[in-house]
Amino acid sequence: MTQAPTRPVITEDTAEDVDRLIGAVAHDIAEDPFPVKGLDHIRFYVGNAKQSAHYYSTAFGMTCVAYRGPEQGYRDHAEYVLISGSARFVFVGGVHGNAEATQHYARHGDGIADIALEVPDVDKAYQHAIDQGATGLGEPHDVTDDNGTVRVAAIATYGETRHTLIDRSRYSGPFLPGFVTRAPIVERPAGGPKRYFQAVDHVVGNVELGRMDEWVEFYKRVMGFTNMAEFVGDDIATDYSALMSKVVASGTRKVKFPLNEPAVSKRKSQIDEYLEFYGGSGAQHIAVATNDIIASVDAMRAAGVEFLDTPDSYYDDQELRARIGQVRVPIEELKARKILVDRDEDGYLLQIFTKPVQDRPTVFFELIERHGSLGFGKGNFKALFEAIEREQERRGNL
Ligand code: TYF
Ligand code: FE
Repeated sequence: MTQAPTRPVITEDTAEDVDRLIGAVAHDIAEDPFPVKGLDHIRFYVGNAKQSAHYYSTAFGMTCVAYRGPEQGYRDHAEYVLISGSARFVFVGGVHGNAEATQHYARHGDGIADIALEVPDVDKAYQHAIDQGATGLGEPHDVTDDNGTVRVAAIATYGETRHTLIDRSRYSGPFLPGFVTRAPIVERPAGGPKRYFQAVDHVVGNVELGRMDEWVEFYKRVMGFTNMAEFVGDDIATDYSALMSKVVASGTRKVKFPLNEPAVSKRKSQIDEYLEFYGGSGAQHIAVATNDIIASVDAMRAAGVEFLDTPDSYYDDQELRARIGQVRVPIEELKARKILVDRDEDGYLLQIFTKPVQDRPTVFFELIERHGSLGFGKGNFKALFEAIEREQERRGNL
């Protein structure tokens, strides 16, 4: 009998390891109408970028690598670039009341303004997007400094969210032109994991009632994305979830965008709560891929990150135990940490969700450890949505 591995199967950080962590598949992007290499970065507009940079360093184990602000002659914003493996987040705060980030923050609270994609040919991608009806927010242009040239353009997506398109193949600086190298904000705690996550697995959008299919069509038409199997349809929606969800993905599956809309139900949907407090459509959660969810959750909890609770009954359910079978750790280890587990025909995944990470009940994070499964935890939707609704009730929004 072979023993289930008790340590993570992936310990290196090669491109192949990261691809496996996020469930990427072999696919030649040269054939695509809108070729995408992957996610370039996620840009957050926040109330206080200096403090966000500190939180994501201490609580999410990220490393500050670059900065741009008034000291570099940028009068409007302070921007901190943090990385964790291939994941790159930029926290942008307004330096004065009229700054774009300040205004965005007033409307939405801390939120995701830009899900930037790395593309091999910005002009081709932009032209295809415009031809397919996308709204342009910036024509292709070069941005240059001593470290080389980056070509960028931007298109609009749901709400006030955008997709910047970036070709950085001719650039060697720490992030984008104008940014300077910045030292890490804190030292990693001794003995803890080197990092808590290696990559972004998916980014979820919440859109208004009845608009989900329009946005699914948008990603198919404009970016050549295709539907992934997992979706929440009317059947699940009416029974317990109060939401509908479909997933679109790039050919390599490196970029995966689930899209949710509220479902008509007796109670206020968790998606309605988001839309009300965010002030319209926007990015709901970012799932980050880890090769050791046990170590990551332990480190993040110790640093003060709050995760959703899962009742013990979830783990004591014999049906779940039978369906899940053998995973890399005893189920008691998952129970102790409230980590969820799901299995499908391709393999299994472990996942856990944080509570919202700002004052408004809007953006949250997911940690996901994939072992073959390309799903999103469909078997956990019931337990997960019940946990989210318990929080909604505590906030008086149910
Ligand atoms: O990304 C997903 O589909 C899963 C499940 O409001 C999920 O993480 C779906 C909707 C939602 C929260 C989580
Ligand atoms: Fe998710």
